[in-house]
Amino acid sequence: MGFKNLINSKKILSLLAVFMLLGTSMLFAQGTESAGATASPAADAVKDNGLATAGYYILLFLIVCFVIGIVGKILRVFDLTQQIQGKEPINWNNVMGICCLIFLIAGAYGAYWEFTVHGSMILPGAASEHGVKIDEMFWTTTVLTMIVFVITQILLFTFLFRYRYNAKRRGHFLPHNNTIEKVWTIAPAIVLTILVIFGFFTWQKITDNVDAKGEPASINIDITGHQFAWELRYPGKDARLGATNYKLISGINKLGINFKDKNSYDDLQADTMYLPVRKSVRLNIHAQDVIHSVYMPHFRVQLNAVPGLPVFFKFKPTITTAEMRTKLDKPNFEYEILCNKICGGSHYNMKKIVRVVTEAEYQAWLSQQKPYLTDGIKKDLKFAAEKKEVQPNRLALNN
Ligand SMILES: [Cu+2]
Repeated sequence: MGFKNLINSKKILSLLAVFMLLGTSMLFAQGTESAGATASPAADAVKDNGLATAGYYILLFLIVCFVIGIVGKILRVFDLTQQIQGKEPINWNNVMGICCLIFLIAGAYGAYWEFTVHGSMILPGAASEHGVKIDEMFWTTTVLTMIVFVITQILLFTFLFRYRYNAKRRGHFLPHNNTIEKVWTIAPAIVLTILVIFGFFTWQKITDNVDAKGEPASINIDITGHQFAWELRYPGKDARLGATNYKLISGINKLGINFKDKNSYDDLQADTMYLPVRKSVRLNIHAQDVIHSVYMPHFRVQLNAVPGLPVFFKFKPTITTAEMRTKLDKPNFEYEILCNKICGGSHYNMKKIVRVVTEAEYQAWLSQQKPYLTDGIKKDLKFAAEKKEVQPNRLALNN
């Protein structure tokens, strides 16, 4: 049986009708569920797992396809009856030309809608020194590509309409034109080269690791990603972080801190990342299992956390949380650290709050943080040390 016969067969059509009927009843059921105030928990669970939503859109897509098919058939019948009656048949070139114009207007409105509705959800201005440069680059690229987008779309669809097939007009045969080829190759090449060079120098400035003269040394903060949380480590009074070694990672020493290194004695653990405003911060980024990504959108900071590859990112926050709250008129606003890699089932849990505060507030907060060297770890270390001392004796006895 050919494909056409298959489509025309009554069995297939009746199957489709049953499918559509089922689909519409499912849509109605969903409607009443969401309307009813006392929806059962089981129904909520079905709705929450996203399967119902996926089914809804698949059915909607099939219904739209079906409707388009029916409209097409009706037009074809109309066309045939026109021909039978000896009247002028539908001019499909005109129909397609007008469709192109409609598409241009609808598409332009869609782009405008996207800008106004989703454009207003854009991040507020950068809250870090280098972020301003990133924003400049972002806006330059956006404006340039927008201009090109608008011009090319208008030209494309108006040309399709204006030069649609006309039996009275002959097309101009243009097999090759070197000048046009040169213009449309060289112009984008120059623009893209400028953008790439612009980006290259900006990135070089951002990752320039030498502190400017007279700048206070950076505050070192260790951030370690694991499935599914970020761990923070702050240096104590010595302003130095102790060494770590992945071989030392255990249930009690989850960051694998080497406590033989004296710098680690006063290292602090923290739940929230506090940063003093207008101070250089150096984030030392680590990962323990899979690739995570430190993402602090308000500061325009993002760098992958790769197991076995210690990297760092330096930046300077410029707007305190309190200032940002007044600026945005959102009293509950918080800066965030997120994970920007889909690193597993509970990836969405990898979120921490960042508070940018004044130097005095930062010092007050820092003095309240607990050291990593807890009593539990101390006991563990003592036990290990004792075990080491005992072992030679045991060896001696055995000999
Ligand atoms: Cu992650």
